[in-house]
Amino acid sequence: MYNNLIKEYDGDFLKRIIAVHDLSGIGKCSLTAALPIISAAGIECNPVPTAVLSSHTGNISGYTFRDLTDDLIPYINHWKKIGIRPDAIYSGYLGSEKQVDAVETIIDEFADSNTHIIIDPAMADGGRLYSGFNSSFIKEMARLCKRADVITPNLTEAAFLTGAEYRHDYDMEYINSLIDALSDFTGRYIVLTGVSDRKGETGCAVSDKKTGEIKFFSSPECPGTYYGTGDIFASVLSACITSGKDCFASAQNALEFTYKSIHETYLNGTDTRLGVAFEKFLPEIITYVKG
Ligand code: PXL
Repeated sequence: MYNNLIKEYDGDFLKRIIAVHDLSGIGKCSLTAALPIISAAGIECNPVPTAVLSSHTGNISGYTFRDLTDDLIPYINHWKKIGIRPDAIYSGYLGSEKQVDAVETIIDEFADSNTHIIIDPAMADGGRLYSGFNSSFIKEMARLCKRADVITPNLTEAAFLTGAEYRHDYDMEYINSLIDALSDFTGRYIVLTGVSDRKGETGCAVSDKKTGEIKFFSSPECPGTYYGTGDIFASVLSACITSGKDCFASAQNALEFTYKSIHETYLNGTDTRLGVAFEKFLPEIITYVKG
């Protein structure tokens, strides 16, 4: 029975991403962003749900939380038996150190030299760790980042990973020193988010540690805090990289999509804790991966 399935998978014509994140019912982050975005890119997204929450944990009280850590290894062992072969492994918000270990197991079991490994060390923002995280979690996440080809920390996560001071009012010297320090925490690319080399704009800095090339991409900054946008950015980035685009072009696409979603939400004036209006722009994603 299993052998038949392996044979079927030999005929794969869609690319495949294993996405390891929680599923939050409200807030359009983690899997509720990764699944539609990766599917809209014409790539199959196989979710590994690390936990089920009624909403994300950012400024919303009273949420439920069902931890699925104990299910993760049996879950992926089944995939191993039926011969699943991903083109990329992409992880985001992880609820515990044990879940970080589970992502490492997924990499050990499913990755070969052609598999893209994209790690979003989602654990902090605005100078603070998300609730429930501590310094030993940072160490675990730092270890996981070293297994990645691409990491996507924001400014706060970059400071926590490298032990640098967090500076909201950054200058280029600080950004360059962070990028330098982050090169110990990635196999190749750093996509540092929430930064810009232009006043009044925000975006990302992309660095290829192999060539030393660094490029900035930015768009106008909308006032407010927009939840889930790190996950939306990293999901578009993962889809573009998996479809064969280079990391610089992928980051530019990811920023464009994220900016459009934020700007639409800003115009709508909805409560930003509910997430951004990315749905409106999903049909554009296929043009990124075909272009
Ligand atoms: O990556 C954002 C995120 C994802 N999942 C959960 C979260 C957050 C941010 O707060 O709480 C459960």
